[in-house]
Formats: sequence, structure tokens, C-alpha cells
Amino acid sequence: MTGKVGDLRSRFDDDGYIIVDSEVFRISTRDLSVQLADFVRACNFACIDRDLDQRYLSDFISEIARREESNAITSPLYQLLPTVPAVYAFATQDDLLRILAGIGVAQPTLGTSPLIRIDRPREKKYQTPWHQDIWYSFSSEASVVIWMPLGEVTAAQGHLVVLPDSHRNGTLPFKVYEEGHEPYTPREAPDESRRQTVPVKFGEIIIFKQTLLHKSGDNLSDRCRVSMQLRYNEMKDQKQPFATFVAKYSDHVVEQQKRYLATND
Ligand SMILES: O=C(O)CCC(=O)C(=O)O
Repeated sequence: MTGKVGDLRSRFDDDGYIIVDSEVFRISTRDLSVQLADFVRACNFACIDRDLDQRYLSDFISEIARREESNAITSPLYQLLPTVPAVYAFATQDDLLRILAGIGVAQPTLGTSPLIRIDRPREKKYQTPWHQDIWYSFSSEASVVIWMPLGEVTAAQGHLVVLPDSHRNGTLPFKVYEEGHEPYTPREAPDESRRQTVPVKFGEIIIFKQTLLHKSGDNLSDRCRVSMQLRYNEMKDQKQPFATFVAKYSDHVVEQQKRYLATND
């Protein structure tokens, strides 16, 4: 982390985001990236080649994606990775919670389950258009998103794109987004000439307000762009307790239950 906590807070309030070096945390994003790759390797999944010895998750996944067909391995990995305990150890470490407290998130809860995005080369379908995360939490405006690369993310892989000052006007009106996977987009199209790409180095995290408009960069490279998103709601001084997501059973479980009932009736 660079600068004092007070500086951090004023930069966060001014810009709507801050970039923090995780190398000073007990668990850095580099540590997490190694732990996740090691975890998957140690599972010995029959579908993953044994010769893949890449240290960092993004390199490991890029190689898996290069060898697979029809996303057969990266799709289930996308579902598996957020359930690995190391993710929760990262998300709940004191070094991180202290920073959250310093920027006004005093009583954080998880706003969604952690997500580990795997943006495959030149894949547009899952790109996120302009949005504010508060549309998906309807929570306190003090709520935040933490985005972090789990390997190098180069300009060709697509840096995160933000609209400066957009966090100053609260929750913006939104409408249904017809063109892609994500459900909503701003009613008024943001002025693209004001967009700013935010390079976040491997080892750093960006924390941004849920009112900051942002969107995905294009992955024009031949490698996967692997990143993790953590969302924290500020629960202090809310009128009543609430959550912004519920867990549901995965396709794997529903499929197995159907199979069980079909053969054990
Ligand atoms: O990583 C990306 O491309 C976009 C992530 C994003 O928009 C979000 O997590 O809210």
C-alpha cells in the first residue's frame, strides 16, 4: 500500500477507485494465483494433462484453454475456482479488511460469491458492458468491488475501463442490455471520449466504488485474461439485515439428482 490511510480515503473519494499493492498482505494475489494453480493440479482431474506445470493460475489456464475444445475444461474450472478455500482466506484477511475499514466499509459482507473471470482470447460473449455494480446490490453507496489480475494483464488482454467522476452521481438509471450476456446497461450512453483504461499490475488490486461506471477491456491477445472480483457491501447503519445473493445448486448437482431419480424410481 502506498501512502497513509487518510490519503487513501481521500484519493478513493476523489477518483472513485484506488490501486493497492497486495505484496504487503499476508496473502498476496501472486500467492493466491499459485495456490489456486496448485490446488487444481493436486486434484488430479483426469481431463487435465499432467505436464502442465505453470506456476501462476493465468498461465496454467491459458495453456488448458489452448489445448481444450468447446471450453470443456475452462467452463467447469470457472465454476470450481471460487469454491476453493484459499479464495476465502484471501478475501477475509485482516490486511484487506483494514483497508476496507479505512475507505469507509466498516461492516463488510460479501455482496456476491467471489468470481474468477476467465476471459478467453477474443471472446466477446461474456464481456461486461458499461455498468455500476450497485445495480446488482442496491446496497449502501459505500459498497465496493475489488478486481485483481491473477496473472499479468497486458493492454492486449484488455485493461479495465472506467468513466472518471461517474461515481459522483449516485445510482444512474439503467435499462435492459440486449446485445450480450449481462442484463443491464446505462440508459444514457457514457461519453466514450472520457473513458480511461486502468492498468492494474499483477500483484496489485483495484478497489472501486459500486457507483463507478466501468466495463471490460477487449481480450485481443492469444492468452486468457484471468481475474478475481470480490464485492463487499457495507452493512453499517442499514435499516435491516439483508443479503444481495443466494447460493443455488450447480448444473452438476441438478444433473446428478435428475440422473439419480431416473434410475432409482
Ligand atoms: O473484468 C472485467 O472485464 C469486468 C469486471 C466487472 O465489470 C465487474 O466485476 O464488475
